[in-house]
Amino acid sequence: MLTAGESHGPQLTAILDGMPAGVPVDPDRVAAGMARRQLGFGRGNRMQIERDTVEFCSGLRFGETLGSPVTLVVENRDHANWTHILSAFGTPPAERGRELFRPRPGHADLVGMLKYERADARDILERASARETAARVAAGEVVRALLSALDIHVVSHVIAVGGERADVEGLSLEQIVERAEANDLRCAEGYDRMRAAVEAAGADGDTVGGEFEVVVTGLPPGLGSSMAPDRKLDCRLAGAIMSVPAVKGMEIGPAFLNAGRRGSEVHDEILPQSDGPPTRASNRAGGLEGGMTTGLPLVCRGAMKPISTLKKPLRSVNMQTGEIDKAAFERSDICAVPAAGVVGEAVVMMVVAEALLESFAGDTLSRLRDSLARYREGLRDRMRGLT
Ligand code: EPS
Repeated sequence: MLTAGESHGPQLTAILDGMPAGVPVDPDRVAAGMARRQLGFGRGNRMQIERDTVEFCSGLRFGETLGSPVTLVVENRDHANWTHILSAFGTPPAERGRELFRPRPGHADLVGMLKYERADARDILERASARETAARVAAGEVVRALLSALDIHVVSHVIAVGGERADVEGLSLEQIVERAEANDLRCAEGYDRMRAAVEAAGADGDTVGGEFEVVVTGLPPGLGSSMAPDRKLDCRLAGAIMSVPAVKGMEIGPAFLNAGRRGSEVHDEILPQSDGPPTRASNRAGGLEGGMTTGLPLVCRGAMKPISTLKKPLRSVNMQTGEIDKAAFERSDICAVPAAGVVGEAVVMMVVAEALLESFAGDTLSRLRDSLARYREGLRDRMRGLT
């Protein structure tokens, strides 16, 4: 997948390559996915302007994929207010105001200005903006259609905001998802505490980060590879989660907790199953062993730093004068962790779909489905052969 587009340019574009033919895509489901990303307590005024809808420009006919690249376009409604600022040609407008010369600590502004030799950080921040994730979520919804057709399901929820953690002990995944989808922080527990943390940060002109979890169910064992380091699914998922804007940390299952425990408290015991390959007594490995899926739920977590645009700014340098100054402030979010979870789903879906297409025939959905079913049957037969 390739995406293009500036935050306040006319549109975002994604081109998704490699989708099998014959995958039914429901426009209402795509729209619902886009709406989930726009939700979230702590978002700024931009979300009042945008109504993210997806226009399909290639790769789809009468609601089914053709096997050709899928082009998706999401309009930036806010562009109407920025036409003279984000103009492809002409000269910069005489009036000033939308340039950014005081780079924000934590944002791509300063390093981008240096690297690309730009005097105005707007040339950097427009593309570094998390607005780009709308394009990835659009493409992700097409991939979700493929995974759903194979009974593979991807969900997410927020596990921490502003230092407040959700206590989900004892809740099933279904309960977690049901609760998380019912509120604008997308959390299964701790809503009031998290909301208060966002409100308090906002009142102080500050921002908060947090953590989200993406869970994939219905996967066969063996996706990914133990044969080459860069083909390990852990490695590819880490890259995907870390590609979500502002994510600075990632773990598979409770990896950081596991690091402080003994092996006997961490590893998932292997138990026989009456009809199928052995299963595990627990899933502390987060669904991956040796770089491959175990067949248990795949659990990926991302840690998002606080939004770097601060109403009460930190110190910075005015790049026009070289003098110390306050960092620039422009309209921004206080918290975007709920949206990051939805983006996390999209990027994880891409990795999982790619791994599926590597292991199983992928020209058409029906051949992919058959190939996967034969593989699962083979796993069962193999165990039957032992008894
Ligand atoms: C963003 C800044 C804000 C966010 C934006 C990401 O936009 P603006 O500068 O227009 O107020 O709202 O996120 C989105 C537009 C979106 O769709 O998620 C940033 O600097 O990363």
